[in-house]
Amino acid sequence: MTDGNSCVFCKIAKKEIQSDILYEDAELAAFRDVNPKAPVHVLVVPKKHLSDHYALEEKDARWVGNAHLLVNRLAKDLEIEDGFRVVINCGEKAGQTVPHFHIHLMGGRDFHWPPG
Ligand code: DGP
Repeated sequence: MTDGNSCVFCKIAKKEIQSDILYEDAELAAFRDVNPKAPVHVLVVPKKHLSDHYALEEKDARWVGNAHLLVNRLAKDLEIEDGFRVVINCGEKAGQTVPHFHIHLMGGRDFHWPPG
């Protein structure tokens, strides 16, 4: 089980690992995905360690809401507001590879439904 000390996204948030950070505040960070699946592919993460979507608690509601508002701001800043995809993979079965809650913001190409 990954804790905050060994977690790659915690290390990015603490700037112990280099990344292309687009935004940060006391609770959230947004940076470009190292393995982009679209011309624009940004990850929005809480700075505190939280394993996945299912680990969310009522006390997290405010920053989760702020994270989604940040997604919209980034979509506008990155000029993909006319169409973008927001993805949260929860658990290995759903394709989650980094066990730290994150929102994928992707745009700049057409997307299909259903996703794979
Ligand atoms: P997921 O499969 O939903 O857990 O997505 C994890 C994403 O994290 C994946 O698209 C690749 C990205 N990623 C993994 N390691 C790093 C890293 O060290 N830096 C950055 N910028 N992105 C990473």
